[in-house]
Amino acid sequence: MLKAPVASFLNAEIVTDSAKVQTPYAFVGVPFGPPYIPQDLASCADAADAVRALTHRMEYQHTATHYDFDWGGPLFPDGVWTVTDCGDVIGDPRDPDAIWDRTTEILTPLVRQGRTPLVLGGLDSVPPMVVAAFRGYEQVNVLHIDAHLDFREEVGGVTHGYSSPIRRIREFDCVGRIVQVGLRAVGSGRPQDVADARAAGNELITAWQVHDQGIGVVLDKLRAPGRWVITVDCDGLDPSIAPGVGWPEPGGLTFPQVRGLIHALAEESRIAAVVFTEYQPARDIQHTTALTITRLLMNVMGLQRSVDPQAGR
Ligand SMILES: [Mn+2]
Repeated sequence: MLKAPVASFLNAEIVTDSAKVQTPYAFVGVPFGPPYIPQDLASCADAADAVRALTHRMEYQHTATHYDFDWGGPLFPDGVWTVTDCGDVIGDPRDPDAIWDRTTEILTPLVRQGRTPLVLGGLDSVPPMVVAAFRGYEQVNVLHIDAHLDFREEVGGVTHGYSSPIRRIREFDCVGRIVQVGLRAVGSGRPQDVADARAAGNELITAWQVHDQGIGVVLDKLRAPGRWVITVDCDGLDPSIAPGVGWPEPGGLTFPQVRGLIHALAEESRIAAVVFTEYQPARDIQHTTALTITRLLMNVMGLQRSVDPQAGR
């Protein structure tokens, strides 16, 4: 079900049975989400391995007990790793439904045992598989960072592709608030899709609102009760920190802005899961995107120490 990596994330212990994870955090690669054309599948398939490799390139396993100024302390203060690497969800990429079900099956025991999944997609069709792991267990909110709305009912008859993840997540009864941040430029969303998202209750915050008014405009929305699944399409980030994407657009969220959003939730132990999608290592420059993803995940783990699975219930 899960394929062990050659080199694990932060050199963490590898446990390919998600029910046996004992640490607060679990890194899981999901290389394949439903595509529109077969060529889509290759683009992000090695994203999780590229992030794993970056952690070794930076030798973070050797500095994990050193002081980190991003949150003011060591990542693993006692030298005890708080993260496990579960490997990658494998399966036949020509059968997206099977991968969909298998991914949710693998994540469900993590969620129910109070672990926080750190998921590395995959296309942006991956996030609903993650949120689905909370169905019937916990009511969660979703913070979606993306240049794009991703609220299409279908594209070319495909309803579970990477232009539809937020529409699918909106249909889950386990989801409360959806806040979409970083919207800019043009994508698959048409005027009616934007109207549909707003009518469904989604809060839409453009990248320009964040740049003009600061992240307070987002923090106001995050005060809603409950825990949050943070899902980041890497093109929501500015290309200067995340060039390794298929659809780069100028004006994305900066590292300080995203770090600020993560800190606001992590300080209150309100991060239920984190998902990064659409990272295309072949397009990356100097491993910059992998480094941004890694640093943001380290900020989550460094700041959110105690995970109370009952917090959002
Ligand atoms: Mn996008």
